[in-house]
Amino acid sequence: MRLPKSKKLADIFELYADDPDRADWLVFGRKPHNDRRGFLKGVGLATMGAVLGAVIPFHRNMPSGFIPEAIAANRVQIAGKDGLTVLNDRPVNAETPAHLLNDEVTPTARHFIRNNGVVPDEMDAASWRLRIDGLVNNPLTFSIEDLRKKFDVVTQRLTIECGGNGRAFFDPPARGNQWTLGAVACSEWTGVRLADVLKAAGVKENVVYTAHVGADTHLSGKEGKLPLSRGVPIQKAMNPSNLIAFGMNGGPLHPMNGAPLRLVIPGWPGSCSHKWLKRIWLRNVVHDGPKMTGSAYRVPYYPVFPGEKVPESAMKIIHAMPVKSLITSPQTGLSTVGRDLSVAGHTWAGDGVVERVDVSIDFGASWKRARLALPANPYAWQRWTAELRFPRKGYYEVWARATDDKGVSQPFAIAWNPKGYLNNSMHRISVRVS
Ligand SMILES: Nc1nc2c(c(=O)[nH]1)N[C@H]1C(S)=C(S)[C@@H](COP(=O)(O)O)O[C@H]1N2
Ligand SMILES: [Mo]
Repeated sequence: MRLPKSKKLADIFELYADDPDRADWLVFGRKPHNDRRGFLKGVGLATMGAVLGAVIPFHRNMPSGFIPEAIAANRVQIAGKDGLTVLNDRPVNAETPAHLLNDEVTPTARHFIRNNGVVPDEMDAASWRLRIDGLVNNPLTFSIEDLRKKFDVVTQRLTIECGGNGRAFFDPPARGNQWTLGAVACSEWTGVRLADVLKAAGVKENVVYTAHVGADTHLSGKEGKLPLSRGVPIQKAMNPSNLIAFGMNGGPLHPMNGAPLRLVIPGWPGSCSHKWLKRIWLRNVVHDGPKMTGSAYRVPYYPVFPGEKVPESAMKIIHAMPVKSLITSPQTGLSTVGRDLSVAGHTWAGDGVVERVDVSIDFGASWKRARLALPANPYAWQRWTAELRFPRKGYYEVWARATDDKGVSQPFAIAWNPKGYLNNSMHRISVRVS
């Protein structure tokens, strides 16, 4: 019996129906064929505990074929998270509904979770070490205390968006987590500048790329196999906004968001912001770790038709994320009696700045310019607000469209690509006026 690579919660129901033994193994880490003496200290059990928000002290007693009630009743909770929609339990992946992202600074409880592997058991800040090595003049090892003492400690609001945010809207569909809108957040991160730490180690002239290594482990359980190891070109790594962060919104990092130490490399796919960070290795080649190669985090060089086969040689690594916006207030589906409505949201644009946001209530026939704030600091998302008046009762949609400082606007429809990355099509919400 092989442990599946990943399982969506919905699939668990099917699995229990078809093969309760296999389901038990997946959910509780229990050996198949009702062998009640042999238990795996399974990754299944650990992640299920994370999804349920607690360990399961009596897991051995759970009758074969029983679905945990909290999952059966769709009342899944992740400890320290609030209102997230769980897309997958192995690895844990959860997104935040748009209306719960209305805060200018995303609270830790609302920051999405994107895991590729199994979260580490050990996240002790006092004994944590970070190694900087590879093509440096002085390989260095730091404790978190060393980082605090040796470098400027800075606090910045930084937007992190998963490269696959919006994948759920692709047609034909793309495999992977079916993110809708909520794999994005802008928390306030505290840490030291990645550039300062790299300079302290002495970056050699031939360095072209960073390589990031964390403490999470591969779903297969294979020793030494990394779930993910990505990197960025050294020019991007030296951007002063990048942090090695040990603080999140004035507190510690949430265990699912990389405690006790992570990279935050804003503006680029979230996968560059390595969690549970243990090592940064400087290389003289484009890094080729897991999820750097093949079609991972790559898009075609040229526009393709939906569903078109694209050879791997025609794919390039994603750099900056595209311009995008969200309507975070009101919640979609609003019914209102008044004809006036305030709408608000956030907007962001990879390495750039958003220059304008326009809103439409007539399916894009006409547009009204929204008020737009400057970012609190580079790479913070920008607040936008607009006052709308509906001409008569009926069903409306509010559409929002951002334009960045290069004059690039969000498209109406998705620019399709095989893996479902970079969907920055306009967000729309429905409003009924009676
Ligand atoms: N070590 C490690 N770092 C990681 C990941 C991971 O699986 N392991 N996932 C990456 C991806 S794909 C994203 S989008 C961001 C998400 O950060 P968050 O889970 O804190 O929201 O973390 C990145 N860092
Ligand atoms: Mo991601």
